[in-house]
Amino acid sequence: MRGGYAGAWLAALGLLIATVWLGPARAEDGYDLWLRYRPMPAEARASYGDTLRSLTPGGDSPTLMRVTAELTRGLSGLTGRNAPITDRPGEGAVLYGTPATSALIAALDLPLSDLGEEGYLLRSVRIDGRPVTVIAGNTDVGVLYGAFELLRRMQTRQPIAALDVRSRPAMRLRVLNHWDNLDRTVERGYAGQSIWDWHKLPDFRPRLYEDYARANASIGVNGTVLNNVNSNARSLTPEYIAKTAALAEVFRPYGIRVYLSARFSAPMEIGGLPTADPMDPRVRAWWRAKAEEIYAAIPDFGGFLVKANSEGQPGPQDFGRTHADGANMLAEALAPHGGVVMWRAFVYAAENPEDRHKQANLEFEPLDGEFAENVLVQVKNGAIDFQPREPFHPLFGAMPRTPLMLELQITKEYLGFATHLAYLGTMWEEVLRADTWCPSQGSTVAKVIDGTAFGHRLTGMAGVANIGSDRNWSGSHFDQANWYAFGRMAWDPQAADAETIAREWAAMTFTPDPRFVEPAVTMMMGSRQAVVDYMTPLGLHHLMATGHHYGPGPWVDDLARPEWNPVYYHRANAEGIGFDRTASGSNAVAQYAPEVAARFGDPDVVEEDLLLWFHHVPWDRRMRSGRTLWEELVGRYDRGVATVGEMQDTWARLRPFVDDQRFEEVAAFLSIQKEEARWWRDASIAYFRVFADRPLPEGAREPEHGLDHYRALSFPEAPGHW
Ligand code: BDP
Repeated sequence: MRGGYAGAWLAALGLLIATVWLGPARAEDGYDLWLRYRPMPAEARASYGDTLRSLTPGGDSPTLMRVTAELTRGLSGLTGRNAPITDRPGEGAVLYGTPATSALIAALDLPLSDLGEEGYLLRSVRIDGRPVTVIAGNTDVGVLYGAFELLRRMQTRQPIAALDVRSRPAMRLRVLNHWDNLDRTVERGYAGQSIWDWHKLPDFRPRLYEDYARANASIGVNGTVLNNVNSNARSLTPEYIAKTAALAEVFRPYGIRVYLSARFSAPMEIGGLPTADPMDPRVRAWWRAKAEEIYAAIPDFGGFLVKANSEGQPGPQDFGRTHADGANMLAEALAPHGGVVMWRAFVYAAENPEDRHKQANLEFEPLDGEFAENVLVQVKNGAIDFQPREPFHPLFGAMPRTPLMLELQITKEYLGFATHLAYLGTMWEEVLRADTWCPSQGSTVAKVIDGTAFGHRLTGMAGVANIGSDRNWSGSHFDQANWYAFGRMAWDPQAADAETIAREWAAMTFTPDPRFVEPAVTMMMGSRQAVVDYMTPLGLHHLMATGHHYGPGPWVDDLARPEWNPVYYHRANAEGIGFDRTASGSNAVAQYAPEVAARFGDPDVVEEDLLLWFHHVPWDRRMRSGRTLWEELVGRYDRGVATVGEMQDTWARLRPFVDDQRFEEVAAFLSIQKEEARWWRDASIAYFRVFADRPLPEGAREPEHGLDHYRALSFPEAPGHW
């Protein structure tokens, strides 16, 4: 009896020890992101031979100390052997630093002059006849980026014996935008709470903050806007500036600057002034003093992001002034300190009867040339609002004298939240490669934003973060890929290649085994189109349910502002469906260059994925497949649902390559996605068939429920909406 009890107890203890000791090797929770550095198999280790045996730091700045820590961690994790730190580079050493901090590096006389402040060089050299790998840059942060590149090459099993790599970012500002509120809720956040624990700052700085900075540095992100664009003036009070300064201190060694969203009416709300009129000298003086106060606490503060006169936010128009007046006032306050203003072009107004697609251009184009030198106008990728597919925003190319910053949404507000697997790299590549034809053919959105099209030096790309307090940071394992892709694309938008990035990410995050990587990448590459197909096929858009945007709501027609209603966008009636944005309709196409307008404006030429964005099309129109529009629409919904089924099958086959915890989580999310894809398909067909008044195509499944069922669903607690 006793023995049996003791035996059971010992077995339980053994199990506990085994779980604690062996657990981490098998179960992974995603916290390590793409920086896992798990041991390479022996053959791979052998192929790296005698390289990378020791480390010779060329300096001991806070940043170079992080480089040492990263290389130590990476090399010991990947190769299983320690890389001792030495003063002189021995056989197979890694030597890193800048010519300014290291005489050894200076003596190599490396071609660093055109690498700018953040570029790096990786080169295999010989020092005293011994092979050495050099990571060099003009600044310590350049060296940090180079170290991450070296580790990336090892993680993806690329050769490193004869390195000669030079890279510099094509963009100056590579910035995350957190839509995080001071109470730790996150607008459009699906990964838990905000990671900024404002209440405990500045004194409590969990390790998480440093890990956040490290992850961002590994993909080249060099700035972060900490608070929501729908901002609270309290962020600019002394108490909160001290909290922001604490975060800035943690991020600084990683080359990351902090920025704040500034509430335009702050001079009234926290400054006691009767006005926030940008032309009022008291208001200007208040902002100048505020900037001085911030820079005294944070000498490398990046600047302000502003959402003004949009969706109820205050702005210069409240005082009869223009966006340029407002932006320039803030720019003037920041300029002496080297700060910038990122002024958002996401504006539309209920009073304005114009097609919402056109409103930003109508307001901003006339202001081209009027913005101060340290202002960027931040433009969303598409003309409406982060939809699964949109044509590129017509402002790109339309404001040659103003630096335009591209804003992408990494968090998936309109693409299924965290549970739908949708790799956004393909969407972003599509917009970056879109040809604006301004001033001429080949002037892609990438060239507009990286400054080459119109000769701007102030350049940038922003991504609305998908980061939260969830252990895996992004709410789902595959959503980490979107954070990763954002950083990689912001580094050099013209080179953005979604597939290469997906391959890199999958190899680092799971395993470089091609038997895993190839199917996983195929799944990722098709995933965004699947969402387009089951939610908003053929150019439909903004059909999500009200407020939280969770699930379908194409029938919604009773919201206060016309352009909040899905019926405003799809315009389905007995004749057909779609928004006529040609000359016979809103003529939004005319905001594009003539060549682009001709393409979008012709229903026979425009890509079918944008057809209903620009055209109201009869239900019986023949599509390229030979089917009628109605049949094609149903076919696209079905294709989307089917793709999710294929993704489930693919994932099931990948089980041998993935640790249990992450495998199960992804599998569970895929089944949620499958359910919700069917829901989208069924609800949309149940609704649109009322207008189409045609039978379902041969073989198509009847929606599971009647329209009333879908209309009655309600999700007041859906996440992300405040
Ligand atoms: C919309 C979001 C809203 C944001 C807004 C913006 O629904 O939460 O505040 O964009 O970008 O898509 O300002």
